[in-house]
Amino acid sequence: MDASNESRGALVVFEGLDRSGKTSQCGRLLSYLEGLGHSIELWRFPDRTTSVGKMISAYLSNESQLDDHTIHLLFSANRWEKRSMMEMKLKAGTTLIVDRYSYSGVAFSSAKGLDFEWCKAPEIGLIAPDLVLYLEIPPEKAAERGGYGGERYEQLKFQKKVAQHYKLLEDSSWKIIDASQSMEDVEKQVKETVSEHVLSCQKGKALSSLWS
Ligand code: FDM
Repeated sequence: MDASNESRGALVVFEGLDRSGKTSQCGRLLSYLEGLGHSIELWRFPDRTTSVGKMISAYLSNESQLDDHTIHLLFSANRWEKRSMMEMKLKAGTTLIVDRYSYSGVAFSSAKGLDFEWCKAPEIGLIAPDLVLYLEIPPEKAAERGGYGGERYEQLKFQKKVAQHYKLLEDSSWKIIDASQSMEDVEKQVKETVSEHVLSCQKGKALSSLWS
C-alpha cells in the first residue's frame, strides 16, 4: 500500500473476549507511551459517536433488531468511515491504540453462523495492524470477572464460540497474551511487545492492508 521509508505511528490493536481486560490494558498502555513522549491516541470500535455507531449501539443494547448481515456491514462501515483519518494520523507519526477491530467483526459475526469468508470480505482494504494483542482468557473465567453487562453478546455460550472463531484469524501480526495473569503481568508483556513495534514503525516499516 505504501512503500515509503518515512517514520510513522504504529497501529496497535487489542482483541479478546468481553471481560478479557482489553479496556484496562489500553488505558495503561496509553499512559505508558504518553509518559515516553510519544504522540498517541486511544480509539475503539465500535465508535458509537458517529451516526452508524449510534445504530450499532442501539442494536447492542437490544433497543433495535437488525438482520445479522446488516449489522455485520454496519460494524465494517464504522471502520471504513474512520479509515482515512486513521491513515492520516499514522502518517503524521501518531501511534493508535485500538480497542477491537476487524477481528472482532469477523469472530462475532461468524460465531452467529455467517460464512467466515463473507465476513472477512468487507474488511479487505482497511489498514492492517502492525500488532494485534490478543488477550486470551478461558470464557468461564471472563464470565466470573464482575459478571457481564446487559449487552447482546455477553453470554457464556456465545463467547465460547467467539473464542473458537478468533483462533481462525491468528496470523503473524498476533501476539497472544495470557490474560488470566495479574493485570501487572499482562501490562509488562504488553509494554515489551509494543515498544519493539513502535520502533520498527519509526524506522519506516510500510503500511499494509487487510487481508492481502
Ligand atoms: N463487535 C465489535 C462486533 O460484533 N463486531 C465488531 O466489528 C466489533 C468492533 O460488539 F460484544 C461486538 C463485540 C462486543 C460488542 O464491543 C461491543 P465493546 O468493546 O463492548 O464496546
